[in-house]
Amino acid sequence: MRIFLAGHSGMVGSAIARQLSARDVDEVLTRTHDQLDLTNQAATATFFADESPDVVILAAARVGGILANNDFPADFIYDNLMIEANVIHQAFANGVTRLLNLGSSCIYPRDAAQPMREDALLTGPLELTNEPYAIAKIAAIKLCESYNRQYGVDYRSVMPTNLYGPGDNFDPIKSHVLPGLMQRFHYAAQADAEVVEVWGSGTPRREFLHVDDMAAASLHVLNLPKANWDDATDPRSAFLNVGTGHDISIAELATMLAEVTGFEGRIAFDARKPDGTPRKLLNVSRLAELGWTSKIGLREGIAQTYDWYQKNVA
Ligand code: GFB
Repeated sequence: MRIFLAGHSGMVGSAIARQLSARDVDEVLTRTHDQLDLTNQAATATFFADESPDVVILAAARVGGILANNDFPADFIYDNLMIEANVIHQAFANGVTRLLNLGSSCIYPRDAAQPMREDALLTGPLELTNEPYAIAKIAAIKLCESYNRQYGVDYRSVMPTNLYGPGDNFDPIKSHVLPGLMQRFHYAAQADAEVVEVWGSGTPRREFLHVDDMAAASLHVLNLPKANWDDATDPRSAFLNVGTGHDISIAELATMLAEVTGFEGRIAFDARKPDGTPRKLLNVSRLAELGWTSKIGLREGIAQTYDWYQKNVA
């Protein structure tokens, strides 16, 4: 079997690559961004025609934290729409019958009932700081569902909660909260600084999933028996939430990161920065019914990620 792993060098893609290499997969096809620009329709078509993969895992995306989403909305919607339209359509056009599309929990309405079930999709307005990215990720689910309905292929989607782990982006401005604060606390601890600034009020609640758990869940879902995708009355049928089922406040996360990095100063909150969605916790009961639950606890995962960060980034 030939699996095309799109986005193999990103945080999630590289975690999936590690797990595929430990399994008995015949061949994993990868291309760097320089070798293949997935926003380019002609280049993507040529790649699929030349390589004829059997299965596709779509882990390529433009991703970033709350400020990057807010500051570069055109990049987030354009790049993601192009990547997913090109990959999903060319997969279909070249005979790929099984595909796994990776999305994000920001697809759900800002004020969705918590924990969020799959059938909350498209029931209300989105969070404005990441609406363009969310619209692109909803479009990818609908591309998969539409090709399933019209052509009888088996294209599934998984919607992970906020991910973290080795290979994350630790950029102080563009990253997500966990790696961003890990780096800030690390340098503050090294410098014996008095204060670390945390964006927003500290009250928003988020759910964090280690990327190795995400990779395991992705392969679990890819290998599930074929579902009844024809049941258009159940919008949950073609995608599944992936999370831990537990959330914490940003203030609690900051305290945990201070402890792990050894920072002993004060934590201050910068109310000029956006909070984003007040709470984002996934209902993961459907995936649990299908045999998968997360394994890596948050404190353990943070400690392991900090170890990786110190060896590879700091
Ligand atoms: O991780 P984050 O950027 O993503 O921010 P979202 C989560 C919360 O942490 C927000 C606060 O309330 C931030 O204000 N925060 C505190 C920080 N300090 C920091 C910091 O130093 N850096 C960052 N980044 N946040 C993203 C979406 O939303 O979630 C994406 O914009 C994607 O589209 C991703 O869906 C998973 O959870 O708010």
